Amino acid sequence: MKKINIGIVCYPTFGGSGVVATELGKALAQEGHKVHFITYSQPSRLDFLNENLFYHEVEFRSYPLFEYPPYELALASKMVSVVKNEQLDLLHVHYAIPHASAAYMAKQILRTQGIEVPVVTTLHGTDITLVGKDASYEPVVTFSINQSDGVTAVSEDLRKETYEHFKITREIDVIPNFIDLEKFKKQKKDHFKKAICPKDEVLIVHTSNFRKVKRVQDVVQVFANLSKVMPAKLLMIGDGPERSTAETMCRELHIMESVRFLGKLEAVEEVLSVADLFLMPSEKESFGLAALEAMACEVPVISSNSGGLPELNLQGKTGFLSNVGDVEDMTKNALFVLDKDNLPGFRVNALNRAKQFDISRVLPLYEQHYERVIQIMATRSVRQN
Ligand code: GMT
Repeated sequence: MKKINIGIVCYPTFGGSGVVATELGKALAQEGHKVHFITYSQPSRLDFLNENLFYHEVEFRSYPLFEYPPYELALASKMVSVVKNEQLDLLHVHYAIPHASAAYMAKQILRTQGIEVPVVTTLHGTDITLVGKDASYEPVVTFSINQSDGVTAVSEDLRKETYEHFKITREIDVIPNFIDLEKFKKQKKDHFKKAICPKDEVLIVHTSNFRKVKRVQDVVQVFANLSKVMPAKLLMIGDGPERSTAETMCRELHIMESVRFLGKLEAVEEVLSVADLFLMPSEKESFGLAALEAMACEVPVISSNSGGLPELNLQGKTGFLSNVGDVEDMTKNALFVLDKDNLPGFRVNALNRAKQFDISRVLPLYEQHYERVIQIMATRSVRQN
């Protein structure tokens, strides 16, 4: 594909959508495209120097009148200036709220100045399944999805949910999340494993933003059940509103000695390298990027069967899936996977499955999508002139 100038708008935090956007930008830059990140702070994984990567901070001033500073307006204004000054060929916004509507506004402003820029929106999950369909956002989400020049969803299930819950009048392409297998791979960390599991306990890991949707109480319950049967340790990575509930539950179940809450970590792959099992009992999960990261490090997954998880985690192969909240089934499955005769096979399958989501397979899908959108816009402009 011809090299282009792309603006990427995302949340710069540890959340999955920000991670996907940042890793995509980095990979595009390595392919020779120029990538301009437009966010309110430096994305946490933008830890990489490349002549094709640029970062534009959205500054938004507060004012005593504003109880809620209008971030969306500052973002739209920044998009206008970056598109103009950097001559962007395309804007790719990750997470519909408020990025897709801000992009729509930027596009309209640019049009009055004779500049046409196509907008691609990637739907990540909660922008549709939780927040987006709430009546306080729904009309704007529907409108801005329909007005985007290209729309992608990270799983078949998310695509289906979007059509079910919104009046969508356009095509949505599924482009799954991806993994960089160079970065996410099992590393030799024997000393680390020995330090956490001195008696050769099995090591269970959970990573999330500890929101309600992640059902961290199920993680604790499954672990409590497991540790009655075999010596085990649990590492909880991440932070968020439900962390203290999970900690209290660990104290009440008298398992705190076997559990460590590590908070937010940059190098998750180092912990995953010593893990035996990953737990993801989420109420909803459009894709489950954290589970893919675990699988890439040869860690099988016990998950719920919600959302897009069945598109990633294969029943009886890379792990098991249970109904949301069925901690007994999850425990039974976890014990099966952790059996020393079964674990090696699950590890191999997990890695093989992760290979199917390698960035080298998924990046061309985004490039083809961009190409198509740019082509359609160019054809439309020629017809109009
Ligand atoms: O999981 C979260 O709450 C974070 C959220 C986000 O947007 O940062 O994650 C969503 O996007 C990820 C990347 O596409 C997906 O892997 C997650 O499954 C999805 N989360 C949910 O659907 C709950």
